Amino acid sequence: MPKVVALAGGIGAGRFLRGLARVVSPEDVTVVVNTGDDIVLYGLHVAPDLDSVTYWLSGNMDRERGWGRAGETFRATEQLRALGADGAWFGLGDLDLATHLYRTQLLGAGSTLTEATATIAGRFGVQMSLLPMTDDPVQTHIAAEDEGFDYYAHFQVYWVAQRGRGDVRMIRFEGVEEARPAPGVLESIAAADAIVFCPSNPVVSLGPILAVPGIRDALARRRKCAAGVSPIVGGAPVQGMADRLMPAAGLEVSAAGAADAYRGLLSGWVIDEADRGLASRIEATGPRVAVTDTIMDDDAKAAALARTALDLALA
Ligand code: FO1
Repeated sequence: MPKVVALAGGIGAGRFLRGLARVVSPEDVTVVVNTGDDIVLYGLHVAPDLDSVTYWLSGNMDRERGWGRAGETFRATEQLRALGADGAWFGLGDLDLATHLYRTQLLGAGSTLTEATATIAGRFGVQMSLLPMTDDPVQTHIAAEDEGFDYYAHFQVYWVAQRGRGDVRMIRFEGVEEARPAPGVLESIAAADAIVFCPSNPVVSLGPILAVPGIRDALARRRKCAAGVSPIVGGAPVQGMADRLMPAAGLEVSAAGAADAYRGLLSGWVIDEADRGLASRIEATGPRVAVTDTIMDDDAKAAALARTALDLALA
């Protein structure tokens, strides 16, 4: 069985990894997860992408909402709203809160984020190894202009509090210059037989991972065994806000623009049948292109997609 490293953000990655777990042995997969979305609320360390991957892989995800846990209630958040608490614009589910409380307890007792992540993923029965991209604080910030009002704020403020309104002018990963890859990240990239870029937002999901000093160079050295899946289908993201962020990062909102975000890092790129017309243009920039149905309605379709990406990476 090949050793696989997957680079992951939130929902798209969660769906895809459920498929990957069906085509390789999950114990042989290391998932390097974005932590640029992490935010501290009420003193709790909330890690949306780590939790998304954990919930999707353990079968606890809310498939319809895309984030958080199935069967969730929001009584604590409703009460925080009633109290007028700062931060209550962010919907922390009652079950989800337990994860944040436990993570914060572990961190307070001296665990690193890497250790806390392994403990929590293990308690959820996740068999893949989940690694945060870094143990150091990195926070994605967005500069946007909404009807003449300019603001610069944490990504969650832009996406959840401001509902992604306005024009994005700039994206910054605060703290990334000083961040070091988490223990195991560079080692697992060096030792992998295949590296897979999940269908995640190239700007704010995989972008922060690539910005951690040392990770992009480590991936560039392994380009020959790396393949990715486009999160953009027919000129729009399957989920999320990539269409609002890619132009600010100088990327076309297309399967070709997403591939451009990873220039020099890929030998394979999977695009949807809707984008077949872009294949030769993308191939001219380097990667071999596979065209297939990339919409992961269920685990069987996610598994077929994972197989296609893996075959490209291993070719
Ligand atoms: N997304 C929302 O649109 N509204 C929310 O209130 C919200 C709360 C939330 C709580 C925990 C969590 O792990 C994720 C949450 N998300 C919420 C999703 C999140 O904002 C983003 O979709 C991810 O950060 C992008 O990967």
